[in-house]
Amino acid sequence: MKKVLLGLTAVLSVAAAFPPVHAQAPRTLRLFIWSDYMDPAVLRDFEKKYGAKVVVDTYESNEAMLAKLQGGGARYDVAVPSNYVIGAMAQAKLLQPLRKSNLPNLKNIDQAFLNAAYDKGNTYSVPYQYSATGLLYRSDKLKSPAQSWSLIFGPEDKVRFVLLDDPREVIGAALLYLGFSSNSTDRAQLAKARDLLVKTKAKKGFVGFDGGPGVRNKLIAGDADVGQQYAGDAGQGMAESKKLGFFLPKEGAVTSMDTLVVLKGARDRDLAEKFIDFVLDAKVSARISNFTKYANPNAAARPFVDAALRSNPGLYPPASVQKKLEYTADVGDAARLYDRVWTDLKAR
Ligand code: N2P
Repeated sequence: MKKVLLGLTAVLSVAAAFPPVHAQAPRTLRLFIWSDYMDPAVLRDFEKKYGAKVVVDTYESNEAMLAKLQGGGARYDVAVPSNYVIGAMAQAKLLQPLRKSNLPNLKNIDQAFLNAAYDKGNTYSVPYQYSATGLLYRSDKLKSPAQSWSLIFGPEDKVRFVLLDDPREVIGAALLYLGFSSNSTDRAQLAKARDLLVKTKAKKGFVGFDGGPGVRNKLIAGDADVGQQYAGDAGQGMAESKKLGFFLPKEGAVTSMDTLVVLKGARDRDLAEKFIDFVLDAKVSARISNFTKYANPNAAARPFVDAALRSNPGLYPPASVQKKLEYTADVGDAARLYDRVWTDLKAR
């Protein structure tokens, strides 16, 4: 008996000297995601479950994300691009196909959001969260504003406003205000949008460009009266301050589905897929959207999504508004025209 015990002690001390691999060098998941787009408590739970470490880096637009990925230097496992850039990312060989056998929770996603034109068969991406973009405003300054993009694009120069630092959102909103599609590929229409934006930027009321969280904070701090804003970030702002209101303008609103993808440069493809499947779990998914206040495409999560969010028309709009929401689309070669409008606008 004594001998056996001694033997066991020996085994235990050997175990202490050679701890399991993950205790020595935890596996690391490098997540590249929009800022304020994930509940940090969910990341801690994932770390515990898999003895892993999650390192997060953030961006404020698809274009900023792409620039960093294409610059080479940085390597991440999972990123969160919007629908319209998936095709270009796949073509640029930035993505790895998802191994569906590692994603049993994919069945939780609402069928209506699967197999979409931007990624047939969900080869590379799974839907994460989505939203339309409208206007967030200070209700103490603007009593009942016209539900229109004219608040910032109209001839008046009375309000202090912020625009998103997101080219497709800004150009898309200008196109919608002018009565065109926010995915227009028509040179003349894009030139009109550029002229409108140049005029808009020259207004006294123009405060600057900023990311979702930056727009929210400027309004809360009283540095702007109106801000172009994603519905989820608007919700986060409204949860923080009673002085904010939000609407989707009557001319229409740009809508994006943001997705989870595994990058080509991933160091741990298995852990990346485990992470995506973890996020697709019904309860985890609901916790995330209850935190971020974005709309959730996960049908199994729906019963766990806060009732106030589920009944928020800015997030889950009624059919009449839904008709006017235009998903950002891959504009193909016209992407160069958008780039030019944006660079031109930023350079002024
Ligand atoms: C999070 C912004 C993510 C939504 N702050 C943009 N599509």
